[in-house]
Amino acid sequence: MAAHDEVYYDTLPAEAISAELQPFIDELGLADNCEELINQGWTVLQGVASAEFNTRLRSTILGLTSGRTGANMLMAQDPVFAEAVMMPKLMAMAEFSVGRGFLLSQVAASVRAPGSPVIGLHADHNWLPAPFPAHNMLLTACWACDGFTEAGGATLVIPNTHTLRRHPNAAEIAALEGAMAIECEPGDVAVWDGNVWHSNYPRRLDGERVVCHITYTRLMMRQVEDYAAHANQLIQDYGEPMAQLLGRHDMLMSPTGADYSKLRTTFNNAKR
Ligand SMILES: O=C(O)CCC(=O)C(=O)O
Repeated sequence: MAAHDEVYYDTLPAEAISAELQPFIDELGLADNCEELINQGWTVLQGVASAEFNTRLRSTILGLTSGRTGANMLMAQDPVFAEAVMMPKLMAMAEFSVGRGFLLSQVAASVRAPGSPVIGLHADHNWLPAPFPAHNMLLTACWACDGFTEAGGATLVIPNTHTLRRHPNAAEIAALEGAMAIECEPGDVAVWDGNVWHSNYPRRLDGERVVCHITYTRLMMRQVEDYAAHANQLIQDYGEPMAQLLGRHDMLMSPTGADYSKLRTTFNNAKR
């Protein structure tokens, strides 16, 4: 969204949609998803991209992983990942959840064959101390190339844990009490906040579950992946949305020190 000349003194509540973002949320039909993300800590986005795009994403992941169980730094490896992270529905949900001027934190993939180990119960606010803040810091978008079913090794969530604002303890991790599967169709994107406790089910079906894991983060957080060496090329190729995702719209970590020409925009964005 555009920079503003005025100074913001208020901070929008975590559940509020800014006046500037609202038209995009309406146009993209995401109002219910925003509500679900706030009320239950996760939501499933449909119609994020075409079936052809989903097929290309899946086959690119399988090509790059070639027998391994996963890969990282994917935006430096194939254009399909830059296209994925900039999909309008994902960008709009990210701005809603982790604020204007949000950054890309990670683009990874996982390939789970029958019998592959479960990831273990956790909250994605893993590098934040508890209690977690009122505003979400990390938004994870799991692009379910093959869809999710419990037998297929879907992500599992424990309802209401997003309200606890803390990490699960060892007994809770072992018990998985109240867990349920996030089920969705191939090409849907399961999205959750940094608070909700989640893991995944063992895969009991033949074939592989291929997922692209995209994480967006608030502008004041450190990212998981460092695209500095690739940033100029990615921004030249993809323009403004990519510049924001790689931190060029804010004043932080500028090669010349703090870039004060972006100070007001940065401080305003942090409140939206
Ligand atoms: O692969 C899954 O189903 C869950 C992934 C996960 O826990 C994560 O991306 O934080």
